[in-house]
Amino acid sequence: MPEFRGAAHDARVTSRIGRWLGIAFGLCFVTGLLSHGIQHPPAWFSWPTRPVNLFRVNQGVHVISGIVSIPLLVAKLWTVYPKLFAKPAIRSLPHALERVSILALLAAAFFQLATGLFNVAQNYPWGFYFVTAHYAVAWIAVGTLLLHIAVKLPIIRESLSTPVGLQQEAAAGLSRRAFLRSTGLAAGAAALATAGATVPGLQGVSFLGWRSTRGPQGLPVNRTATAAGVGRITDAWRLEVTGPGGSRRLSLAELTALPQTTAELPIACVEGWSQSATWTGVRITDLIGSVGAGPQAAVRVESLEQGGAYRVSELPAAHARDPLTLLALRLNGEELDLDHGYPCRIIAPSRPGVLQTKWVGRLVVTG
Ligand code: HEM
Ligand SMILES: Nc1nc2c(c(=O)[nH]1)N[C@H]1C(S)=C(S)[C@@H](COP(=O)(O)O)O[C@H]1N2
Ligand SMILES: [Mo]
Repeated sequence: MPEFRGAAHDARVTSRIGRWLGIAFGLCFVTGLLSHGIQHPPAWFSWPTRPVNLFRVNQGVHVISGIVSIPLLVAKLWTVYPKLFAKPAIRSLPHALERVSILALLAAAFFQLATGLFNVAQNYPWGFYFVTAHYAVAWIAVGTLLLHIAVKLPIIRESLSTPVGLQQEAAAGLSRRAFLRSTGLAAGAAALATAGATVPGLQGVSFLGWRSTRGPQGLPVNRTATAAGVGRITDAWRLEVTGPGGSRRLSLAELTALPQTTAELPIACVEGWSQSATWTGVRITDLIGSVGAGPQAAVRVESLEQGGAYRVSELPAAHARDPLTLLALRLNGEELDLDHGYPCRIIAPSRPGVLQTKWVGRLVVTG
């Protein structure tokens, strides 16, 4: 039987780190559920259009709390790993079930943090499978986490009410505090390493802020026109708008001649970066109003892109009628770059980047 004498292998340390980990994991779960709900809304779900940065904050909290959970999880496991070798390995049926739930929690926690990190670092490495798997495993992680906390609650209560260092064991108390301080520092460093991708002003300090500075017109691009198979747009291009009152076809010159709205709005990519820009374009509510849509109308947006998971998006009624939901023609005072969606793209307040459809060809009023 190996001996584990490290001062940090102590329930007082475990519970304190566990508390931080629980907060970070909980924030990550709630913001992840919201993000999933916005992208795949069940009938009862609705997401507000204001404040314009609401989704951006949700996304930022999700990514930062997920990254912060990584050092916290490693530190937490360091404090408890001797317990995994405790003998006898199985004492009873309930004990065996609890061991299995710990295994499931470990696997689920690692899976979530690893796939999340890869998704922030790379670009859609798993396509839609990632979304489905990350969402499903989130429930396993949280279910087994709640069970774990319930099982350990007596130890958590007791150890949180006991000081980290007792007088008769001064040296061990010191190294326990040092372990907690280093864990806190590592968690803070992890937050700073990634926050710049989404928090304005932190770009300079965040080496994990991969995408925040690249792209034409000062804004990152997730999928270029070439990657999406969108070729040169000719003068023959028309936007088709279809509603209960009929169909219209508008040229770029005709769209430009309509009343324009300018707004500062963010692109908040679920893959971890966000950035504000100044957009100018035609209100969607004006466009669909001209084909007979009322305030309860939702809109299906179709891109010129032929394949691709992000070819089509839906604007729910609250977003379709919002005066800041635009069919953008200009970005930061210039005509849109082809990579940002020329001739026109959707830009709406408080939405995930993935729903800000580029290279729009058709708007169809639904419902
Ligand atoms: C999020 C992922 C988490 C994972 C993967 C995890 C994993 C583990 C593992 C493997 C053990 C050893 C279990 C054993 O052999 O009995 C353990 C123990 C423990 N965990 Fe967690 N845990 C997590 C979150 C939490 C949270 C949020 C708390 C809340 C404070 C917590 C509190 C504890 C406590 C008090 C113990 C027992 C420590 C002892 O007996 O000395 N854990 N955890
Ligand atoms: N048609 C289409 N629109 C799209 C995409 C796409 O792949 N195809 N990517 C989306 C994603 S994931 C993001 S984050 C934003 C990024 O906009 P930008 O490239 O102009 O910064 O565009 C969105 N619009
Ligand atoms: Mo995105």
